[in-house]
Amino acid sequence: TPSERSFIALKPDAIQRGLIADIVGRLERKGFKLVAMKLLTPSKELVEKHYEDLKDRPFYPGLVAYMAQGPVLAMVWQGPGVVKTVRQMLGATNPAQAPSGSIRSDFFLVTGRNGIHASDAHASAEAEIALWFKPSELVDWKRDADQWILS
Ligand code: DAT
Ligand code: MG
Repeated sequence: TPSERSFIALKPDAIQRGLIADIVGRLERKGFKLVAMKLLTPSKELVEKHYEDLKDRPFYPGLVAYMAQGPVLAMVWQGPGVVKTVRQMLGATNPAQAPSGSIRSDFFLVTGRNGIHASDAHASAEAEIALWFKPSELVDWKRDADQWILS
């Protein structure tokens, strides 16, 4: 649906390395619509909840520490097929296995510093949006270019 949304976050390594414009620019140029964006240092509790599914994995403590260092650029993007298409734009979790031309392939080297998160399904997207944003932080705006991007 055109109003499908995904939660996308640039991780602390992407911010520290000055990659915000390069990565956000790809999402913007693709045609997806930005509906929320904030830079924050997430609490350990927030990161733990975000990655709750992985809590029994050996890398979980390191993952939580990396993310909670911040800053993280948390975003919500909207558009038809946004969840699946952005996952394709990211490439595999391990940048060494991501197809060339994908974000993780082009900017990152290893799984533990793979720079960007994107929701993997519609249900997780809605849960993650609710975890990271208050409803009032989502901006309802009309984009004039939609007539040239959507039909
Ligand atoms: P993705 O971020 O592609 O959705 P995931 O949900 O399986 O991947 O894991 C979340 C993050 O956890 C991932 O982006 C990086 C980290 N991670 C996953 N597997 C890992 C591993 N084997 N070693 C270290 N970090 C890992
Ligand atoms: Mg995941």
